[in-house]
Amino acid sequence: MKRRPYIAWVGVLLAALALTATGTAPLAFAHATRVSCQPADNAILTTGPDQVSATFNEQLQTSFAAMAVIGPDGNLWSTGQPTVQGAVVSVKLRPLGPTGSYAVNYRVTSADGHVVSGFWSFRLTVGGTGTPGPAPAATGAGGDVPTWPFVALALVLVVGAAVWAMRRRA
Ligand SMILES: [Cu+2]
Repeated sequence: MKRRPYIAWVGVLLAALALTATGTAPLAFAHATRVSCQPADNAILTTGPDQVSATFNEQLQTSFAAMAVIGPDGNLWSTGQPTVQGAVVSVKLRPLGPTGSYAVNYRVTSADGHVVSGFWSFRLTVGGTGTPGPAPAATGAGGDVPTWPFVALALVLVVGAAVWAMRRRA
């Protein structure tokens, strides 16, 4: 008589797996893959750049792009919305602050509609005088352990919907 919750949870798991797969799919088929980035992956810098950018192997859709730079302090060091031009997505940087690893997280939509996300990082060896933006909510991720917040948000939404559905049945 209490079978249905199991079905709901199987649904949650499958949805979570699907979201995780699409959210982290650099094991791409035909969709866009990153071919270069600025600053380069693992670059060592003494001053922060004005912006960071990633170039893909094909045109990107201009909507729904996301790009954020998280510092070693866990704060947000990019500012404003990302810009998509052709195959390049970029976002402006504030003057940087503490030394350490800055992670660039991105999510873009391929021309074929597939979402591609990933990250790279660079290291600042001379501290700057900049001040960060607001800390990204509820990721708890430092610069060395970048987690892509959109996957987490999607999981929260899916689980929340399932819980809501199960409560309605009870
Ligand atoms: Cu694709």
